[in-house]
Amino acid sequence: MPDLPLPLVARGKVRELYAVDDDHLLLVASDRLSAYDVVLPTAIPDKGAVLTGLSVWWFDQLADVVPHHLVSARVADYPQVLQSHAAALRGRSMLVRRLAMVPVECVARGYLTGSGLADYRATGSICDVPLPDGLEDGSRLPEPVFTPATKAVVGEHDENVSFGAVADAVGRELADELRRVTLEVYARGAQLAGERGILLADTKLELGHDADGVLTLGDEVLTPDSSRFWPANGWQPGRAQPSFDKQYVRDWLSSTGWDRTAPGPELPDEVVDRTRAKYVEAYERLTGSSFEDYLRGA
Ligand code: Q0Z
Repeated sequence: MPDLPLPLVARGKVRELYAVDDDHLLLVASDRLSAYDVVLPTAIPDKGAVLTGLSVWWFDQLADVVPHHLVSARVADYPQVLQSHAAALRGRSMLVRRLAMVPVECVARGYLTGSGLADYRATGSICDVPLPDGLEDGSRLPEPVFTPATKAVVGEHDENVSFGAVADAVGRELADELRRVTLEVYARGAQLAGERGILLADTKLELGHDADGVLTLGDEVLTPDSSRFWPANGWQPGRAQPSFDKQYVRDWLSSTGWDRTAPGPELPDEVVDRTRAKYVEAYERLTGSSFEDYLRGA
């Protein structure tokens, strides 16, 4: 990853966050890919740029729903100290306003899978929202639900919590606003993706307050790393749904007998190439624009 002349604020599984000044951060997305919770040793070329390009595009699409933290994703707009790192940052980085993050993972689900399915099987509800009987892995929910979670320490999974627990933590007024914004972002994302043959099963947002106290969308938004995208034409409730972006990787990993412990095997070139093509396809289907054009402009 780029060794930048800036303080490292946070490191995620596949991204890094640097301090630029008192008011700004630089978010850098790597080409690393995680599968079954393990970061694989083989990178997917341009994955970080695809996810960044998608976030940049979605921030603009969602600007009438909620303001966002993006200042610029063009290296030419970044501070002077970063100009010599242009090649490492182009397409994969965002200069953002520093927010006071709300300590809630804001998740909306339109389909049942993952931790939502586990909670439903255990309790018939997710985050205290009761659901009808008879739902299966991949079922469409009667209506999208807000299923907040609290951020886990590194290596653990986020824990789903009730709306009441969010209200106790941040106040009823802000909890209402988080739910409203999250469901609107999901609705917009699901509508647009659906028109392009992609189901948006769920999505996770991070919101914060800007210097004026305005609730603002942070982090990445509606990317394959923060959301589950499924090919609409393969949707079939009652089994795990194929992932739009990672299915070649998962199928190949399964064929190797890998036990899902780190570090995981190196991916063959064909799996890398097909997976890269799926990420680029997601960018181009969702945005209607050429990924090469995005890279040229970044
Ligand atoms: C985002 C994260 C990453 C690890 C903090 N605009 C903002 N203001 C304040 N804080 C954040 C943001 Cl985006 C913020 N994260 C998530 C990103 C690596 C964790 F690249 N943490």
